[in-house]
Amino acid sequence: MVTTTSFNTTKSEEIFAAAQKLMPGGVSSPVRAFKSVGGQPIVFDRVQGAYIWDVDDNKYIDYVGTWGPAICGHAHPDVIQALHQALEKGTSFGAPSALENILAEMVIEAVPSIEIVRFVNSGTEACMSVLRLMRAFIGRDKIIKFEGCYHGHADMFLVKAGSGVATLGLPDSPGVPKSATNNTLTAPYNDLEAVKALFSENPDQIAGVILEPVVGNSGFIPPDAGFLEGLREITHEYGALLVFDEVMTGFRIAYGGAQERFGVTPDLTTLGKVIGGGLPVGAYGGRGDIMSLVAPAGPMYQAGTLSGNPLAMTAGMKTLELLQKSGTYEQLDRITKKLTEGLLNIAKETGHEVYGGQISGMFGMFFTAGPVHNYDDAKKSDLNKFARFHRGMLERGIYLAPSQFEAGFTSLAHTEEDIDQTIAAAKEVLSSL
Ligand code: KE4
Repeated sequence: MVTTTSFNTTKSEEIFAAAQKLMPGGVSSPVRAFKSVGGQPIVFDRVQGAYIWDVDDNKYIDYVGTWGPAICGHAHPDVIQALHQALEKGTSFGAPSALENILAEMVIEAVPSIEIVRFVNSGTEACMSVLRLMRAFIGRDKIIKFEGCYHGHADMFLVKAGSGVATLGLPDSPGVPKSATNNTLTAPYNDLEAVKALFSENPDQIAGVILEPVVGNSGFIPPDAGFLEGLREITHEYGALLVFDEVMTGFRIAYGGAQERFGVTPDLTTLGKVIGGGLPVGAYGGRGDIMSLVAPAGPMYQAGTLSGNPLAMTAGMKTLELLQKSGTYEQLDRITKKLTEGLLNIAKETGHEVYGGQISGMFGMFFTAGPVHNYDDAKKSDLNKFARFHRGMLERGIYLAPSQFEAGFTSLAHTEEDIDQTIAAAKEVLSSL
């Protein structure tokens, strides 16, 4: 375990200072800048299994896992070997390849709602495409999203969004015209009455509802019992579509995603992260009659130069193959339950109000007595204490998501010893807060 005195971040400081002259905020994505937790952002050099090393050669147990894709552990040898072989054949064809068929078959086989799937290059692309598809199929313009949920950075979703938008406390984003968001209605998560009210106030105008079936972008917030089932009923009743954004939960909450785990089948699903195995892949898919609208099968246009590229398909295929091994999700659930219960117990023992939980390899903890059912509840937690906790853990070799409004991720590579070390570090930090 790294002790606080020996925590050297000299090279991180040098490289990050230079980065700030080259890229906005010195990063390629806002949450990486540590704005909400403060302190020196860390620049990393390499990853392997459950671990990540920074440029000063500090080693950390990694609970970010590049935000979800590293579910089998970073740089899994089988994935790396498959990529080496694929590289021999080139990096991109810009034309059909058999690999797309293979990953498409795996996704269709795994995800209950998906009969036909289209690959894109990010979760943002998947969500903006699925929104266009919802509107094209139903012929209505309005959509409902939930406060604190994040569906990528396309204009129409930047309304009370979670993740980096919440992290930076941005009201919404400049540059997004009202015309792009005035069809985006919002409701508090876990509030079926609010959704019913929106449908009755906007008769025949709402194309559908999109949500994170387990929220990761307000921190970890699971659906209340009956919430997902209720949304399924309401959308059927009003002739609207139900869309699960499973970019984060897909192949993590269960092999078939949250829709398998909770037994609620949406009309459309978005995917990302895990299905790319660490390379850029997103996807959207669902009922065949809806997907038949997507060009060139139908008139709804969406395209992408690198969509379905052979390297990303290879990394995704290998990752899903590894996840198919029996016992995978029991292992993820067991190790993450041990971690989360350990953290919550040690926090309470050291006198802190905490509320949190986990489902499979996804977890979260808020510094509040709770309960936390929605984004407003999450915002009432002690963000300053979270920032100090994050820094203390970092100095002890534990890398947690640098924002209260993110979820944590484990992998098949995390061991019991890693969990014990993490809880021991937490005990030291929490005792000092
Ligand atoms: P990307 O465009 O970042 O691949 O996916 C957007 C997206 C869509 N839907 C959900 C549920 C998501 O969680 C995401 C992206 N997640 C964030 C982490 N909370 C990505 C990390 C980042 O923005 O740097």
